[in-house]
Amino acid sequence: MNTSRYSFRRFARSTCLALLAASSSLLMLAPAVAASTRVQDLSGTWSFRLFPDDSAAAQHANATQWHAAQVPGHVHTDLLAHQLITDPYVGDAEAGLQWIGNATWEYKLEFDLDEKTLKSKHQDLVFEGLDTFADIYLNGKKIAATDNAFRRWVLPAKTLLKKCQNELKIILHSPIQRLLPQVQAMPIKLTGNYPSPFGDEPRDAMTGNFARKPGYHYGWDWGPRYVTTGIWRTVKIVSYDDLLLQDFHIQQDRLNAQSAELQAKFDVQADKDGQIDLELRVSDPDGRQIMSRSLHAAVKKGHNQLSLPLQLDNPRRWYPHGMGEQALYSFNASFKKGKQLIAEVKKRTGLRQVELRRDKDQWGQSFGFVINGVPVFAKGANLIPFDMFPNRVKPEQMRAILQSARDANMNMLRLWGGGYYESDAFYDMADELGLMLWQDYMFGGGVVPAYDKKFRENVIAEARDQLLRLRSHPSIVLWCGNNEEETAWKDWGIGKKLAEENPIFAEHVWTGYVTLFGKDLREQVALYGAGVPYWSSSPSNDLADKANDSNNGDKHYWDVWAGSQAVESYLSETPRFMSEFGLQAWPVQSTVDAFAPRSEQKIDGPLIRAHQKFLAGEGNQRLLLYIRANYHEPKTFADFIYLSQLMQAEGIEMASLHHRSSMPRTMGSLYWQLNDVWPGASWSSVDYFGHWKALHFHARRFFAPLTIAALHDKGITRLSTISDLQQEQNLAWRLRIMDVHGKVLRDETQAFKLPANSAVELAQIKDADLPAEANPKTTYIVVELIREGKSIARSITYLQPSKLMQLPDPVLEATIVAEADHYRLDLRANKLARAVWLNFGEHQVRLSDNALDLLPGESLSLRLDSPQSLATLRASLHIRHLAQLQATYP
Ligand code: BMA
Repeated sequence: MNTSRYSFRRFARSTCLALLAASSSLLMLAPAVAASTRVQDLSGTWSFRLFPDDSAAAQHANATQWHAAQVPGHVHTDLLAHQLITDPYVGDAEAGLQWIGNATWEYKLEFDLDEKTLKSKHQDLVFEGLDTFADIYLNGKKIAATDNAFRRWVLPAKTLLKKCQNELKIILHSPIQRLLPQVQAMPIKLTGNYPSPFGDEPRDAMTGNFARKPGYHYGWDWGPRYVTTGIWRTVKIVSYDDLLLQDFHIQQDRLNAQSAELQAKFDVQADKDGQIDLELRVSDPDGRQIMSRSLHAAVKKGHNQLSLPLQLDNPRRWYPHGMGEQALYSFNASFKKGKQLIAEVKKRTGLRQVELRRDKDQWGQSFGFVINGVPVFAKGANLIPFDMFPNRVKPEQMRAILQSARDANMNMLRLWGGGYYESDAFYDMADELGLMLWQDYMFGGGVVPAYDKKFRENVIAEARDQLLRLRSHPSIVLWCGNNEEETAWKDWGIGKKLAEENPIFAEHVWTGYVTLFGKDLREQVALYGAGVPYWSSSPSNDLADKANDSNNGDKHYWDVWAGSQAVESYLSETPRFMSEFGLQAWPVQSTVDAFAPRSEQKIDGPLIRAHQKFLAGEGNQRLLLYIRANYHEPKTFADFIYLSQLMQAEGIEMASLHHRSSMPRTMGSLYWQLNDVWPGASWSSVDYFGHWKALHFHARRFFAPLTIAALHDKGITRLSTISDLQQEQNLAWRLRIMDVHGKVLRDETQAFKLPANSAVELAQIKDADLPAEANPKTTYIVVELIREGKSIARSITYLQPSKLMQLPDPVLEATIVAEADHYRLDLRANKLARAVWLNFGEHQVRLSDNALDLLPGESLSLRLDSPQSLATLRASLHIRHLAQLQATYP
């Protein structure tokens, strides 16, 4: 034992509290930074309990005892840590845990003030996030009542804080119970999102839309309902004397290849008139200091804005992945009073211009992003939260999913409005990975009470907090007012129904909508958004008459899936920017095993239904509809997983290749959705544990910078090729018409030049013009893109749904061998192998590719990374392909 530490702790104990809060430090980071600023972090171990007077107390007596809690955290994860509840993700736990969201919770911390904090003139208690209705008591006195999980709360606390044994107590009210009386009193209710199937909230008085809290906590069509509460971001005491540096950012006034004209801007709050010295050091993206500047300035009592102009010659500009480097400059500012260093702050940012281009053209009005003057086709997906409980998300888990997005050649993610504004670490990663972010404000759908001035003011304060926090991230290229609120009003009959019930109230609601999303948020983005464009809703045409219009603005297309249309309908829809479209699939077998035993894995089994949220469990019927249209009947749940993934991968591939082929008319393809909040069925391509579904392997191919597409519809195959590269390419394309056994009916190659950043139609082939011996049950068309003699992309089109084809046994040969630091899997097909899926059961394996079609006679080698032995890998390899599912397997 370290005796000196031990005696120090004993000494501390005898003078003050046993519970010494975490150490204080000189503040290093924005957003709020101060002269002689110190931070005493109050995060860590707190205590929590179910409020003893709560009506749930009798039934949950154990929870009324004080238990250790984690701050930042959530009540559900604290309860789980003490085994006071079962795992919310396993089995059908959900119904039994709804009481938590209807109860009142109490959190407390006792702490001493460290010496320096104690001596400071100002001591502010700062909460970076409280979910949501919190009463805050400091040493017995109520100092605030909060009502917005997305805001930062700064509470002056000097007069109440003392040296020893401070007590901070937070009462967290049930957001349902808090809002229910007000909602129930409304003569006409506002339309919400998903009503609770569990009876914990009346179906006709939904409260979620009234709360500034993550919408998905109330349940969504891909996630459970856990209306959690908690102190979900850090708590600290920020202390300072005469000066507070409230904000520091780098304003980009002018940027081109030759120079960047910037201003370092400092917001300073001073108690009295005085002088300050600022020193700024700039480091280039390689970490080399390239500039240093200083400023001696007078500050006046009150708010001051100081700026330091900077010019960088030949700046390295930030580009999205695939367009150039993700150059990030660092700006370190030292803040001094005389010779005394008071605070240091650091900002990292990328230099880039962003434009949302809206040209009037022959189709209507365009919608596309232009980065540093170059139009970019947005390839990617919609992102939902990484977990029901944000604090459980580990940085490595987040990075793995974002890296998966980049690895699949994505350059954009849309942060959908029903979740929360992500952590700083998330935006740092997006900057580094070159993922452009379409950032929704947190409105997930339905109708919100924007007619209420207080509600709007609350949202404006939230918007400002988030803009100030996030404005230096070059990855953010759009701020969008909400998800689907305008289209819900205009296209789903919500506005019309309300107008029929009460036209005056309907007008009031709509005027509130236009004020908040048309004016207030737009103004905030103009003020604090660092030049990033604003868009009032997705999908919309920024408040023009029509909201979800294929010719103007962005589009959500759900005729396929929600509207049960055939997947080929994707080919008849050519929007300006497709911001949502999707097909569901089940995750890989090991993810299903995480919540249901194999014996319970049945398409209509209760545990499986509990993790299928579309149409409250009925989603599997929709999946079957799509599977049956093209493929075979699943005989087992494993077949169902495999076929659902195949259907999803091939359907989304068809749509995305169509969008990309339609450039420049279409300038974006973001499928719904990248990731999951829990293990279950959903539209994701990467599951909760980070495993890739078949779609994600396909996405890497169909989003490749150079690709080729063969899309078959109504008797015609259209061949197109697409380039996202900035230089013209010398290429060739090869067309083969083949049969499943390997017979070649036609084989032609043509050289061509593919202009930069463009899509070109190469040919149209009518079924009627195919060679006479081409039997549609066995024939397919293969097109390949060839660069310097090597095939770099390929697309295969089948003339009939797979279920009608006569697929032979491909006679697959697979061997695994050990290489220096990994394994190699060699695969050969003797005949056409449709939809090959390689898996190793529960073993941890990373394959360089999967979900493939192999042509007759084709061989390929995959890299395989795994901690398992060669023998285990060989023994556990299981190969699926489509012919196995034919009624009579050849
Ligand atoms: C959309 C989204 C989500 C939803 C998805 C799938 O339109 O905005 O609200 O989860 O469809 O139904």
